[in-house]
Amino acid sequence: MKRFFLSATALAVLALASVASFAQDEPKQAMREVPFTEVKLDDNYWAPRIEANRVVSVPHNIKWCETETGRIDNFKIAAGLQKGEFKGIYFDDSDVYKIIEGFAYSLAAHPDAELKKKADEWIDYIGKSQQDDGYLMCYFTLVKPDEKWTNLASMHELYCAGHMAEAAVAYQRATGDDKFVKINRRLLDLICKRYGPNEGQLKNVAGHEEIELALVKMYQLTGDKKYLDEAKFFVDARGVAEGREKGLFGEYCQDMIPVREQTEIVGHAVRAMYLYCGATDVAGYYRDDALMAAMRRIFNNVTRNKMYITGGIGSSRSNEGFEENFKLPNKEAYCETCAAIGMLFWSHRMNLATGEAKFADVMERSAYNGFMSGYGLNGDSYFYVNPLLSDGNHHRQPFFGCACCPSNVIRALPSIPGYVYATAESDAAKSGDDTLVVNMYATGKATVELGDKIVEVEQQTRYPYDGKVFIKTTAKMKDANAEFTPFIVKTRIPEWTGLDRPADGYAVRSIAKPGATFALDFPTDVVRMVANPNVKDDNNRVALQRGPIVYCFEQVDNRGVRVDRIILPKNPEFRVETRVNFISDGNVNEATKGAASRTVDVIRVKDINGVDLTAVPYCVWDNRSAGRMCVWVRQAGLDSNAEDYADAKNWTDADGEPILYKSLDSKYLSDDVPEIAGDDVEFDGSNTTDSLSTLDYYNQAEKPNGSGDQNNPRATWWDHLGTNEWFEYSFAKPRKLTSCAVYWFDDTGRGRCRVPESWYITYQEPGSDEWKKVNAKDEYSCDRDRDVVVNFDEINASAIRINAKLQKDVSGGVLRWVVK
Ligand code: FUB
Ligand code: ZN
Repeated sequence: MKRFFLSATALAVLALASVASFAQDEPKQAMREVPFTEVKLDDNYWAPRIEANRVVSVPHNIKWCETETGRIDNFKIAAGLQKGEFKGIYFDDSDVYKIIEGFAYSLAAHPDAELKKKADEWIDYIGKSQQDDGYLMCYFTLVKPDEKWTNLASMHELYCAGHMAEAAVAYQRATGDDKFVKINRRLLDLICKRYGPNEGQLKNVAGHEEIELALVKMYQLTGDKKYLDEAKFFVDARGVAEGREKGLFGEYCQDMIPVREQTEIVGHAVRAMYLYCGATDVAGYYRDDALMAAMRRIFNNVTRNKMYITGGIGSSRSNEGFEENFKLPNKEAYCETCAAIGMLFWSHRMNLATGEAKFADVMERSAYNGFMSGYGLNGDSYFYVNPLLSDGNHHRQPFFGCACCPSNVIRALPSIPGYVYATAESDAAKSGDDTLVVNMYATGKATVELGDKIVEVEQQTRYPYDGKVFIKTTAKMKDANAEFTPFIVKTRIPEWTGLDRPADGYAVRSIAKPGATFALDFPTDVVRMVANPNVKDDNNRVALQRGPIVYCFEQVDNRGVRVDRIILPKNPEFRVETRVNFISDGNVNEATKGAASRTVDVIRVKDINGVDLTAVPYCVWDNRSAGRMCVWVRQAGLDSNAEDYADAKNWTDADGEPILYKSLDSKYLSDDVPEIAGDDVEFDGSNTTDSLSTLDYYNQAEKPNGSGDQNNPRATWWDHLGTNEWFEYSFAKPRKLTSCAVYWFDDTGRGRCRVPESWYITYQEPGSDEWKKVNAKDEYSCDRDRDVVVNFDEINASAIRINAKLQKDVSGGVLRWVVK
């Protein structure tokens, strides 16, 4: 009956929800989290990074908040403890909260009196800056006190409150002290009073989501349902125009239609991730199947259309977010570190909610690649933006004006152990959860409460660089007098293995004895991955992946070829080598010196011209000498526009679900591969610019910046002076050609290459050794600074050459050569 007294707006919101309005105490979840505090990793990948976070990143971030920027001063000034003006960006408070959250996770795993003192000092300033009504945000207190709550679309008051809540909850869980939670609850209570579905409450939502998931966390800590209802309100009210003071905020804020009706992921990537984390939580507590169905739809949309192979999301810089399906440029890829972290959070929630390994597959991809690429191995540098192709000008930074990413890493990294295990209840369970779920593989130990017993579980493995995993479980009944009851261990079969797997993606073992050991052995061959051909930027290209690790080529390892021009042969032979001291130059930070995170497996392979190449894990790039980097390299014989490749646009997995990336099927490699030959093309091992890869069969080269472009790779006949020379493409299958474009290299003023004196094109017909001249329709120009195009009568060629007569006493070469 009470509902009849609600406003029309509230009714609209409630109608949209169309689900049970009362939360259950426990969420509907197929699996339950095993908290990170119960899991101790001792592996070569995560443990050193978590340690670097603790010993380097924590003091580094403290320094940046206290002395390099005004983040802590802002609180002191707002508290009246110090004079001064607000400095920085209006939402800088949120970085301080995320860093305190990081402190708390660090303290929970590793008590540290000094760090606790620092957290207490900061919390003290925060508490003192709170206003009488509970309001707390330094920017408004100090700069625009009259404009509080007036611009939720842009001004992040709810975002900051949410980050404070996450930090406060973490702090109380780590220390048992509720002082920060008390501060935060005064602010949350103010928010709950202002905004809500009831008469007299405002129906506004946050421009930048975060408050939703944070309110759920506050409910989980305190048991106060008010917070859960408020989270539900914010999820329900998004995309509902009625009653909103300033109308909808639009796609950028996922605020265009109600969340339950959304199908495509749009807008700002971090906002989207935080929203869907909160919405997944709400769906669980309110048994809201429609909301959960929307989460699946949106998750499918992003992972099938808008996610990079690295797990990075949000391709566009302009909205820090999503573009249309399949638009995934590599060089311009934004892929904010925070967005990968958000995807980690959301996929973990989806995995727990559904019990399906496919969500943990995404979690794993994001964790090892898109997330960890954002964190420098020394612990004191970060990427905000994570492109998959770099011209050598993208580098890690100690901090940023907008420092959301460093502060996100500091809290997300120590919580990684919490992603390793989960528990679940089998159909046969008699006393709660009876199933230990292993989602991630890493050497270490954990203690897991499993219904009537406690299970100690231990893993030994070199994962992610090796697929062998030894698992030992030792179970004890809680009641020492009780008879031992069997339990189940479910191990995720990673999707990257390509192995057949059951519908939920887990292998199941029944453990009938208290002590048991077993081994898993996942194949970790190097795999060439290809993208759905709708992703134009990856056409004709492959990315190397081994296990869950995506690789890239960095210029520092590959002197003989410019890395973005690499062409792999049809049947490359890969060798894997372990580098124990990956950072061996002067970049080593003493504090993390010797950390085993510097041990990585690299891949060795030869390119199409026999040049030795080295690929390194994408997550560790730009930790050594600066230079170009490339994930997707060209694959000889792969033509994404070929007719027999068309079916790739409709790739599906074993369940008939569309997929974006899969391992290269050799049936797609055509024999129509040019063998690139040259007459005395010189390679200087240390000169990265002189390269046969500029002979651009694939017609994808960037336009050189003039004939003297020193940054473009070139193929030259150096040091032949004044001679007759040629370059040749030869084809395994004849090709019908009608034109040729040459961009001559000429370094007048710097070197001794010039445009040639004259030139002409010849070709061989199939089965003939004779070189015939083409019937040219255009002049054989020797112009500088342009593509010289020569059209000719159609030829059927098994090989084609450009033949040049060099000018007297000088050499020559090309910046690119394209035939069509
Ligand atoms: O607006 C707060 C944070 O700053 C966002 O999550 C990031 O994308 C950056 O814009
Ligand atoms: Zn960020």
